[in-house]
Amino acid sequence: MPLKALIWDVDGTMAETEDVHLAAFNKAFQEFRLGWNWDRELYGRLLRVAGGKERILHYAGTSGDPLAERPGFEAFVAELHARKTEIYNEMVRAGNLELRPGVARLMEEARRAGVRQAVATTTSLVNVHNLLRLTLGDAAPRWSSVVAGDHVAKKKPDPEVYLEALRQLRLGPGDCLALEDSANGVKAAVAAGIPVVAMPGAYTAEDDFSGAITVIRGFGEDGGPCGDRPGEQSLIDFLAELHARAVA
Ligand code: XBP
Ligand code: MG
Repeated sequence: MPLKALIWDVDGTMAETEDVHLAAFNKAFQEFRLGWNWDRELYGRLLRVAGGKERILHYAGTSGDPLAERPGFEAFVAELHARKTEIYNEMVRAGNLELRPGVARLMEEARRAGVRQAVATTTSLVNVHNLLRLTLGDAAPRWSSVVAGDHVAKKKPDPEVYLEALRQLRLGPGDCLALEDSANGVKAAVAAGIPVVAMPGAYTAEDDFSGAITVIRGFGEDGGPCGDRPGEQSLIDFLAELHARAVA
């Protein structure tokens, strides 16, 4: 069964965005005078909860902040998260976030090889479009489907985002290959029946990637080291071979 589509995760996979998310969360907490400040160590733990709103609710609930008991707290968190998203995109526009090595090359190789490309992410849709516009501009692939946190009720590790991507792609799970940086993401793809390659990011190096067809360090730039891929093979051929073995 040939590889028909790559399904990309965004945060941690396409780019190391989580430190910018963390800064945006903390700036929003400051603006709302909450007295909260997440450091990297705490954020690394909080990232086990996918979804910014869910993450805030989890933190408030487990930190015993009396605010969490107030009526209308969920609506307040939605407002707080909306402001965090605005701040995040201001920071992305002002910053110099880059795609992880080899990501742009793989996107171009997939396009040339006629492999369709989709996005299945927990983050907010506006974050996806902004990141892609700023890092790729006109070179961004023509996405066959973009499914974001706004479109699903249940976030990763629930498979909903991947099942919606398959529905929009009109493809079976075995036609596709997912690219993920986190245990939550791998679990979501596996639960959807989609073969998944894990490429751990700055916050997920210690994650359990059981279920992934392989774990690679990333897509080395210009034929650089990329798992056990021989230097001369193209990234898309490397992944198509992994996919063929996984679905055989
Ligand atoms: C990672 C996430 C997101 C981001 C924050 O998404 O879990 O929640 O941490 O973005 P991905 P939001 O599936 O792309 O790895 O605040 O918009 O949720
Ligand atoms: Mg991710």
